[in-house]
Amino acid sequence: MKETEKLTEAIVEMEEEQAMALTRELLESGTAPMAIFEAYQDALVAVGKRFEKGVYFIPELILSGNMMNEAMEIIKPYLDGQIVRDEREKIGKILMATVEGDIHDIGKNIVSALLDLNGFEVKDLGVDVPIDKIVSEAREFGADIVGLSGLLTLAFDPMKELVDKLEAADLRQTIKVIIGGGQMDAQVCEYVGADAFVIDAVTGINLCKEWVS
Ligand code: B12
Repeated sequence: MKETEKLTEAIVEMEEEQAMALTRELLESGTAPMAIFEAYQDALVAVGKRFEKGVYFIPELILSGNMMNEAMEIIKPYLDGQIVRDEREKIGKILMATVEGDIHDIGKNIVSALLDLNGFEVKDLGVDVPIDKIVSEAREFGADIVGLSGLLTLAFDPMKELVDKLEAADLRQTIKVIIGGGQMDAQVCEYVGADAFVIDAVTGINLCKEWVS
């Protein structure tokens, strides 16, 4: 079994201490931070499946989320060294939020941190953010892109509402909208009227860079 697979297994089995030890070991032995993120993401998908089957309950969702957050702190210093950031000039402004009704923020926080490291000016409004607030903040901030995160099926409607309201406010021509989260697909993207959907951070960041270049 590969070391990253051992990490995934430790997370899925709720072996927190072992998971953190393995995370440190992998980083120290030169494993790419993004490969470690992927191991966490695979684990959280598996935890979600056990939750759906009634094998795991809310405490396991919380613990797996905590493990991911803890790992983020361990991984961050290694990311800084990897990505070249131009401190002088920001390449674009992106407003991030988890839409109203949804409090999942692990993925959003990873994306916000990586966008910042890649030269974007990032304003993160947090979780459960009302749509009208996102629209007014987008205007005030002068956002080039609005990045919405949502992990619940319930998030689709608020996302659609945001796109409609940006249009009504005459902001849609100048602001791109990208949506992310495990439940996103082409159909949801079309329903919402977003410019793109992603289910991983790196694809999203590359797209955002293309849009502002
Ligand atoms: C951890 C977790 C929780 C934690 C969240 C902690 C936190 N601070 O975020 C807690 C315990 C709070 C929680 C609560 C609930 N959860 Co929950 N949760 C999860 C779990 C296990 C992992 C989510 C996660 O963090 N994944 C890891 C991150 C890194 O992945 P990600 O979010 O997809 O993000 C990546 C990409 O999608 C992308 N990305 C994400 N956002 C964005 C945005 C942009 C702009 C871009 C470019 C990219 C991008 O980049 C990220 C990095 O690659 C998922 C299972 C799953 N399969 O996802 C269930 C899951 C999302 N939860 C679920 C449910 C049902 C709930 C609850 C309703 C449970 C309940 N009965 O109370 C509540 C809802 C609370 C609410 N109102 O939001 C369901 C949703 C089902 C659905 N279709 O709606 C899931 C899918 C579990 C399942 N299989 O049933 N949950």
